[in-house]
Amino acid sequence: TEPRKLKIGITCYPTLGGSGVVATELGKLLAERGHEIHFITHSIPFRLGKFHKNIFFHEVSVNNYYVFRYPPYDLALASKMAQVAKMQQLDLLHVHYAIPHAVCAHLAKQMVGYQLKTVTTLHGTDITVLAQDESMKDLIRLAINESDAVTAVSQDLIRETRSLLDIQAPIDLTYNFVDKRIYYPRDVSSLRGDYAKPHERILMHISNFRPVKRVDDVIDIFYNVLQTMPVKLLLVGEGPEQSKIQHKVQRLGIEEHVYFLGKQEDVAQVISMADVLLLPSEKESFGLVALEAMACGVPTIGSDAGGIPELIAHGKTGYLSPIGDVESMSRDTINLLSDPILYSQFKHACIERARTVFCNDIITVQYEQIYYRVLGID
Ligand code: GMT
Repeated sequence: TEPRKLKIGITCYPTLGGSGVVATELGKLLAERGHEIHFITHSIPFRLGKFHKNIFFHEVSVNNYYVFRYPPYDLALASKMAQVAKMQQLDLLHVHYAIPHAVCAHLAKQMVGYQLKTVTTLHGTDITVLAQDESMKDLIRLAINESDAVTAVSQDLIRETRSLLDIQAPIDLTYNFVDKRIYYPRDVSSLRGDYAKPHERILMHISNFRPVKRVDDVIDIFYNVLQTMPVKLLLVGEGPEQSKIQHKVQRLGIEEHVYFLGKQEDVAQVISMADVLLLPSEKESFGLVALEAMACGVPTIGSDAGGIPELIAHGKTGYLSPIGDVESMSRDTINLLSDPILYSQFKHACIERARTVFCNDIITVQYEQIYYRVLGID
């Protein structure tokens, strides 16, 4: 007989980058598989999309009491988690990010009167940034050790978590995934025409423009490539480095070749316009955007930081160089774009790799098996 369907609470940063996307997509896929999903977040997840009968949303709201200097969001979240768990008889809470979410889940567990289980997924930023801060280390370690299962999105992140925090407990590897029904090469010939002439190639970068994304390198690579072949650059997303980048583009006198598209909802459509994705990050525990590109048949050229080498098969679905080596990244871009046979091999390898290794069905089942394991259900 089939194991019973579960009631799962999911907490993530619903409006933030890759972790929010993965948490939301996972919730949707689990709901499709018959589980009941309760998002417990401060706002409605941005990729939640259309109505589904198995998906519920519980909003965490924080009262700004006069006596508090800072609104106590973490405590409000922990109380909400406990309240929803009790009311809905949740089997488990699956939280994305150790800080603060796994700590809140740990508190919620103490508050509810039954064996609520917790699963924590590490996405990188919480470990690599916060674990450098000595004062936070014990708290992160507690959050991890008190979770009934811990997963991380790359081998590299598992290694880093172990070495920074001296964690002995097992950590499951659960790669990020994309829904192959959404991420596939779209026919964007008419859209493409708005940005590039038929003989021009399109380079693209998508990020939240944080310093770790090294958008400066993106511009340098583009500038180098532009000296050899007709190319356009599409920059998608917004963030702290944006105005600096706008100035750099002006300073180099390449404004007419660079488009700032801002935040975009329909990433599959936008990414399908690209010939190459540039991801020269300083840190990247996985690099979800490179997987989104891969699934749409777009190779990535970037750095070998963090988990990127586990995602991009170097020499098959893209090319990786040491962080900051823009000369090598520029050369790789030029070589790939000037060889149509090689490019078409890369494109096919991208689609194939995304559909097999990072397929939504496989990864969703992996998470499901982790849930059943912590609940003691065979
Ligand atoms: O990279 C960011 O700025 C956003 C951050 C997040 O929390 O969403 O991304 C992290 O999680 C993603 C989903 O697992 C990964 O694809 C990103 O590589 C990871 N970012 C970093 O490690 C810097």
